[in-house]
Amino acid sequence: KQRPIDKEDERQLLWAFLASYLPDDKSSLQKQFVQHVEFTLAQTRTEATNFSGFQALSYCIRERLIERWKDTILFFKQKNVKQVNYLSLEFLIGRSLQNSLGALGLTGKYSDALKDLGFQLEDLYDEERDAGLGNGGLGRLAACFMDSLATCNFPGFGYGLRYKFGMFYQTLVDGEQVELPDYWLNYGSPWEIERLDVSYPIGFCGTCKEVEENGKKVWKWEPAEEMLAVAYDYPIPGFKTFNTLNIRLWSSKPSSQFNLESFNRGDYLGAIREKEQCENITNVLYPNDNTMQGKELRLKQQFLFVSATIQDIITQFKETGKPFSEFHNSHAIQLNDTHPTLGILELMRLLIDNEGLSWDQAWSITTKTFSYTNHTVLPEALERWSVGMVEHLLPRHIRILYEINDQFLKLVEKKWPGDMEKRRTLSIIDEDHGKFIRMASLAIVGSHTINGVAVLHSELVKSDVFPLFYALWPEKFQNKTNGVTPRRWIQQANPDLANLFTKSLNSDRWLVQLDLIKDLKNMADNASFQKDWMEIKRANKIRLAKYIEKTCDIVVNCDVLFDCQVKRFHEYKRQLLNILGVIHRYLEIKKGIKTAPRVIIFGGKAAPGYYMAKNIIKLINNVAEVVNNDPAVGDQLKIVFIPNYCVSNAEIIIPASDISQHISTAGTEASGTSNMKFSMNGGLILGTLDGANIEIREAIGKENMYIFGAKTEDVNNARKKIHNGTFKPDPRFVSVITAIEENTFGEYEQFKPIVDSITSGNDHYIVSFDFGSYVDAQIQIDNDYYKNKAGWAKKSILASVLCGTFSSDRTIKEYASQIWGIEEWKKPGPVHLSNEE
Ligand code: B1H
Repeated sequence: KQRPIDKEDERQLLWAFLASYLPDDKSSLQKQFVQHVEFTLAQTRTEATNFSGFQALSYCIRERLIERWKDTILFFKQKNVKQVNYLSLEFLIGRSLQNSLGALGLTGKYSDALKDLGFQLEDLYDEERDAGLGNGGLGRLAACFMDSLATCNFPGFGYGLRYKFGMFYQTLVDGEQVELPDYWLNYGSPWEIERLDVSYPIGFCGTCKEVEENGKKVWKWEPAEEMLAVAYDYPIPGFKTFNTLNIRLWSSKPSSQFNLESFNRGDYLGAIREKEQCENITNVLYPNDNTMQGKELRLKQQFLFVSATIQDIITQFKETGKPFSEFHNSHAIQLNDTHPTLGILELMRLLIDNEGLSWDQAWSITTKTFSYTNHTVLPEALERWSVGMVEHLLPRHIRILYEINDQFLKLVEKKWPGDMEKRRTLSIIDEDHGKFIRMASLAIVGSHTINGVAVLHSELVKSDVFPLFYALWPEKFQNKTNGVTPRRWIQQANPDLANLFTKSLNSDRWLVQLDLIKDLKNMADNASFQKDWMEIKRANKIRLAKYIEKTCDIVVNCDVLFDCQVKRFHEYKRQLLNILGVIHRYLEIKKGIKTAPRVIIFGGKAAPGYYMAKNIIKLINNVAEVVNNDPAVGDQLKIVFIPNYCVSNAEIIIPASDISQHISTAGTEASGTSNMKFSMNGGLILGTLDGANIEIREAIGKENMYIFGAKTEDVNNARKKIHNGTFKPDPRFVSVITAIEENTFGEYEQFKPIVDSITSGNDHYIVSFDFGSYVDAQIQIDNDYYKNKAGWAKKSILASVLCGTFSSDRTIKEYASQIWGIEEWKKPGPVHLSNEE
């Protein structure tokens, strides 16, 4: 028998009716947009600039994302699903408007609706500031993964920090890098949802002692500093699905009870100053890629991040009402490199001290929950924190760490009785040169799975970086080759190519199943397909040429080969090898040799404290200055340094390349991800057998790539030969060095440190050793590009359509089934939604 409808039912029904999905007919879209201009921004039609248009449209889209996200969360809850929590100190998201419109399938409708109101969508896209909350590949990977998790309908949650200053803005003054602050939140971000109601207390320093409570010994930590972490949510739409995920970024705030003592002491201004210091913690992203800087503030960032995150996950878990023994069946936690590794200690602390679990129960849950991705083999990037600093900031956690280490060393003793050498190497605490915590060791001990990010890298992780851990736990080690999202890196960055794929395949399914594009490989020889293909490339080159003219005031010829190297500046990535090759080319031109014309494009930031990397940027710009202004050169050679390389200009640069360089010393670049983006967009790779280049070559065929240089296993030998003088450098290398020494590109003195780093017997990245084969590969490229246009088009097509496996959808599916144990849960959407058609 049915219960009669009461007042509360009526309210519920009315509410459901009013909150039902936003309509997407033209006039509804227009009305919602105008209302945001008028009421959210408090502007009128005459005041509305493109920037206001961008804001208003973003608010419209944000509302759609919120309704989807709330429903997705509810759906996951109802289905009692297991979710992965992706913990990353970096999310390099870039812009969101175009991506969100595309995901919702509303690009066409909005383009049409806004035209009547006098706005062009493309102009609005350009108003958006990048969310540059990352350094490079590692941060961008986290953003691609969130896109794929949402698109593949996996239950996932991203956690990070809301830096007020993201990656610095790079300008060039007299050819030198100058860093400016990136105050990206100047006008607020239309995408963020401030959650003042979601906040957690965070403690630092203070004292810690064991006391008796109800006949039980418990640890009491009384932090001396207390503050709050407040949540800011960024919804992440899946493509062509209702599912929408969330990245939750924490911001530090003073807590209300903060240090009443100093107020009571009467030191009002001093107490306010201390309060301000709490807000500082999440102020700035550390701008180092592949190097660690042992600053206390960074450690505080890391702890605030993991403490808030783990508290939030536990809060979510408790809502399920399940016992903690089920925790790992509800939550997987992925550590994006070691930066969030303190999370292992924090979960242990909360389970033991707050939830009353025993050590063994807590340890069992923790090790079934965490997994760790290693992203680098470079020793200077492996995190080590001074025991003293951790002891001071986190007195409870250091004790937990000691206990973990003690128990672990017992295991080591069991496996290798009496072997002190192994014990010393494996200990989480390095006591050889001061006391330091080896964060990677802690991550390995506390995780069930460790993975590298490309096949070669994962092998090196086992054989070179952590060989003893591998001997102890071979079953813990896996590989997960990186990938990139085709939504941003093909559809958004290269819409003409996306249209060609869709037209030729008669479907746009390739956007969610990228390996479908391999069906186009039979078109590689088709003359008319080749023509369409190369016309798209040319149009993209024109778009880039316009950008270059605007930002660098240099005019480039779009009929010549565009050769790009855009990535962070680091000696191991060898931008130096590239510019030395360019100098060689210039010397040939000066000898009167007619070289094949080229535009060489550089882009990338150096860490502000990395002297050598900044010096290489200066050298490149000095060479550019000389070459670009030498009347003997003309169109044969142009050198461009695009300032402030970032996600949004990568979207212009990548589709325009004929050749891109990924030329790290073999065995140093863990994977690389722009190599995948360039290849997908039909740019051929000039590269070493390093990182994912090796797998790309296997996928697309060695005839569609230019490989040179020493292999990983030859590098040490090469170093030895350089060192003991048995290696004789290529004469072309010698002439290039001589030209620099003869002040051809400005005072030699300023570049002496660079020259010294690759001559004088110690050339760690074997630039001199690989130079000859590098220049030979460049000659081959010139021949292939200019002497066989059809052959080149074929290579370009194959390099693209055989790259399907490098979609981050593939990567995420592997993590889901082989590491996280999570499943796809697609929320059925309302049928009228345009992207469900
Ligand atoms: C990568 C980093 C990194 N590896 C420390 N390691 C950082 C290390 O702020 N820090 O302290 C920041 C970043 N970044 C990159 O990860 C690798 O060099 C690439 O080869 C790889 O493709 C990328 C994603 O896996």
